[in-house]
Amino acid sequence: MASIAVCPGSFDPITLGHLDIIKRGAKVFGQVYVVVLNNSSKNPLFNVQERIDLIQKVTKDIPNVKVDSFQGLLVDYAKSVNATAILRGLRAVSDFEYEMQITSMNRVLDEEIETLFVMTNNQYSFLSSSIVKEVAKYNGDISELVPAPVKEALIKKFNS
Ligand code: COD
Repeated sequence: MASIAVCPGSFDPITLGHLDIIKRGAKVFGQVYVVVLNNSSKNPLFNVQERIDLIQKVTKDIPNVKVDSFQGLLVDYAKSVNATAILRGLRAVSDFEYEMQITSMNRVLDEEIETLFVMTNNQYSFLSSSIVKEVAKYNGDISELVPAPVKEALIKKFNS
C-alpha cells in the first residue's frame, strides 16, 4: 500500500516555498494530499476555490499530488484519506513554537498520525504568503517568490 501524507496549509496563496515542500514530500510519499484548511487566526485574501485552482495549476505535473479542501479538523481529514503522516515545512526557529503547538494538539486528537517536517530550502527561508501579498500590494516584483499563475492572480486581485 502506498504511503499517504497530507500537506495542510492556508496557502493564501501558494508560494515557491510551499511548492518546494510539496515536491520534496512527493518524492518520499506514494501519495500527497495538499489540503486547504481554515486557519482561524488568518483572514484570507483568496477564497478556498481560488487557492485550490492555483495549487492545482502549479502541481499539475506532479502525478502523486492531489489537491483538496476541508472544513474541520486536520486529523479528521487525514483519517478520511487514510494518511499516516502530516507534512509541514519549517523555515526558522520562529516557526518552531507554533509548529510544536499544532503538532502536539494533533497528536492529542489522534495519536496514530505522525507529523514530519521538511526544512526549507535556503533560498526560500524568508518567504511567506504574507510577505508576498505585502510586496504585490505595492507593485513590487514577486517573480522570484511565486509561480507565474500566482503572480498573475495577485496582480489581478490588487488591481481589480
Ligand atoms: N519554506 C518552507 N516551508 C514553508 C514556507 C517556506 N518558505 N512557507 C510556508 N511553509 C510551510 C509552513 O511552515 C507550514 O508548515 C506550511 O508550509 C503551510 O503554511 P501556511 O502558512 O500556508 O499554513 P498554516 O500554517 O496557516 O496552516 C495551518 C493549518 C490550516 C494547517 C491549521 O490552522 C489547521 O490544521 N487548521 C484546521 C483546524 C485544525 O485541525 N486545528 C487543530 C490543529 S491547530
